[in-house]
Amino acid sequence: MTDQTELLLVNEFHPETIARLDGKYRTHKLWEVDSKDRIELINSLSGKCSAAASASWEVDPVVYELESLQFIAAFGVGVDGIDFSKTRARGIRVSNTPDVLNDAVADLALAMILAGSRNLINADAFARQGHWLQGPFPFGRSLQDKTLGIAGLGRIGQAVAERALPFGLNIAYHNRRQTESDFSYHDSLESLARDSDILLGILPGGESTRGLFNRKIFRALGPEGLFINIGRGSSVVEEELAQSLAEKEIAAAALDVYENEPRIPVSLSRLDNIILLPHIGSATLETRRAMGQLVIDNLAAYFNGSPLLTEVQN
Ligand code: A2R
Repeated sequence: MTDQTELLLVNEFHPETIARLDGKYRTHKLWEVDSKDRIELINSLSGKCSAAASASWEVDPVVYELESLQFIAAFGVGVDGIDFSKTRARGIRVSNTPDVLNDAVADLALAMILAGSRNLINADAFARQGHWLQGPFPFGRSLQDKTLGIAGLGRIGQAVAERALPFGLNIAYHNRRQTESDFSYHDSLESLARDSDILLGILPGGESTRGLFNRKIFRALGPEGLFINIGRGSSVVEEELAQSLAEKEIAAAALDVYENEPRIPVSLSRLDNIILLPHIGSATLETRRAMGQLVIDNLAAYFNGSPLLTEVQN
């Protein structure tokens, strides 16, 4: 039976989870309301509704106009869509969905490392289009004894490292602080890039990582280097990446994330030495379901007055 607890749903982050929340609460779907009428919905919920659920990477700012808002259950691990200046000032608590997506994102990272090193997407086109009849496909690169530089050795970065070791890759990393791991630490991204054959970004979004992957870093990675980003698009200066790829300052790249998703700059999509994926890191049926479950469990904990399962400390 649906209880009368009110819940604001900000966007359609996962239809299956939305349907389950519809069955549990009295839900209000912000995305079904015209932008100009949203404030009316928000005002009508004032004093009655204290919780919202949203994709972690985008929260319509009108949500913060809800005076009684005390909790946002975010679907996703990267919480760059949340305005923490507002949540902090108002004491609004936030949860996200870490860990349950580590495996899926790390699996995709390995797929991108392999696809980039062996040029798999172009190889498929080459085979389909009959070019093989005119001669063999150009050689790829082996992984054994190469160095994978991980920018952001956190939960997901660690899962990537564990998968990369059996392929014979050496692991190096850069974080702002050295961790307890035995992998070789670089205190700057440029030094990591210089030491890497493959440079993989798995950094959060936000101001502290904006534009960190720029031309200086690509030049340090060098003409045989492969650059991969599965963190946030805002950490890459996309035009400088396009220039580095066009001028062969690096060999190839593979991206799953972009600064203005779902828009991808033409300067990147016209290049043939880059693999472009539509932000599918955590997009498996199982992982999205697990993320949805965590949103549901955090909401239940909030409404019961129990500790949140995965509260974001900010
Ligand atoms: O810097 P530290 O010591 O806090 O290490 C974190 C590192 N990191 C940075 N490294 C260099 N420069 C920065 N400005 C910087 N900011 C953060 O990134 C930490 O090792 C890593 C993030 O790891 P976790 O917090 O465990 O996040 P998780 O679950 O691995 O996800 C990473 C990102 C998400 O934020 C989404 O944007 C994307 O993957 O899905």
